[in-house]
Amino acid sequence: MHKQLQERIVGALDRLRIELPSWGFANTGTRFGKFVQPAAATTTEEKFSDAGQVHLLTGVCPTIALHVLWDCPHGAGSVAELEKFSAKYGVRAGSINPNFFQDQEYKYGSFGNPDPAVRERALEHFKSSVEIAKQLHSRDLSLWFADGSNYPGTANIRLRKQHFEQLLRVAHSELSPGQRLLLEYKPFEPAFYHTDIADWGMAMHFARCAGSQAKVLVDTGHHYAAQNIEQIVAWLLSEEMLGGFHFNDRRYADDDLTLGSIDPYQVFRIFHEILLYEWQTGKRADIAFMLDQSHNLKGKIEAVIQTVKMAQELFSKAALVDYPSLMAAQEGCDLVKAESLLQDAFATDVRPVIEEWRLMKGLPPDPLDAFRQSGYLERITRERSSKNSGSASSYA
Ligand code: RM4
Ligand code: MN
Ligand code: MN
Repeated sequence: MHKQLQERIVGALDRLRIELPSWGFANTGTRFGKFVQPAAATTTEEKFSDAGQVHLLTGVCPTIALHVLWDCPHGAGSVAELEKFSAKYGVRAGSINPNFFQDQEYKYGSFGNPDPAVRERALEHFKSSVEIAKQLHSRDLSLWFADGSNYPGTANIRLRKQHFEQLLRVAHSELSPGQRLLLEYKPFEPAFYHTDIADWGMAMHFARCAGSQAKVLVDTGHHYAAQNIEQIVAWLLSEEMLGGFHFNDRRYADDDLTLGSIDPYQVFRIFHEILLYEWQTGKRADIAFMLDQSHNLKGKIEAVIQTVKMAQELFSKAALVDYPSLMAAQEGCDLVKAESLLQDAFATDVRPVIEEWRLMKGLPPDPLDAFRQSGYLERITRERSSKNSGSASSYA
């Protein structure tokens, strides 16, 4: 490979950081059942430990996203313990995810609930989540709302929208200057008739209502099957409203499969839009690259390492696109040439350069192989299996 292309890959790898979800290491399943894995993490400390292993072997995952309900059972009172885990396992707390969907009170929604007392409760939960984030020096609060309704006529869609606008404004005023509020959207599930934040346009509208520190979070699984996600990404970049990603892959709905397992070209196209924006504008897109996957059948740590490798490969491939030639081909409406420039980059085998980069950084050339050799999985299987076999599994 040309030296210049190698340098582009190195540049891409040097800047790509991927945040791991604490819940990606826990026992998960579907609404039909959960399969308990003997090595799954059942405590927050175990989640930090597993994330620490991934970071140790890949070198690119310094942060772990936390779910307040599952990982911060004592609210801000959990901070001291979380800081201990960070120091012990070498990963910092990343985005803080308030939980507006699990408590019984949220049966009819949180920020959109017709009952002002429930809305107030949700707001209080947000405030305590901001406090946790401040104490942990976390920048981003990631908000996903299950709010919606299952049957026509049962919810006042406009009124609920107004509740959201009002509460998000108050929520935003709680942020400190450096913090961000990331708003996630999802077309359906658990609500099956209407969802209060169903798509990127609604999320962007709410983010703008909330204030200048609010941005949109794109969960790649949260789209209808035929939707052009890279176009959404391009628009959000153009509007300076793209705050982050929850990466995962899907075949049907919000399947939470590992990134690139079904359609790696789509992830490549998303990365391409980001890198093209940066090349054209000379600006660095301030985006949090986070995973949100559910490893129901695969070994959890292996699945995460596999995902990180995939992300690095696809990001590196996207960095190989020849932009000046692409611009010229687009200008000249040379369709085949323009398309081929993307296809050529996508077809390039970037793995040897990535291995060299890892060696240069003192990392194992193949983190998955290194994990299998490490004995870590055998150790945690011994330590955790009795607890797991006895556990009535919960989502996190
Ligand atoms: C939702 C959404 C959120 C995630 C929860 C667990 O579908 O993707 O980001 O926190 O699941
Ligand atoms: Mn998500
Ligand atoms: Mn999801």
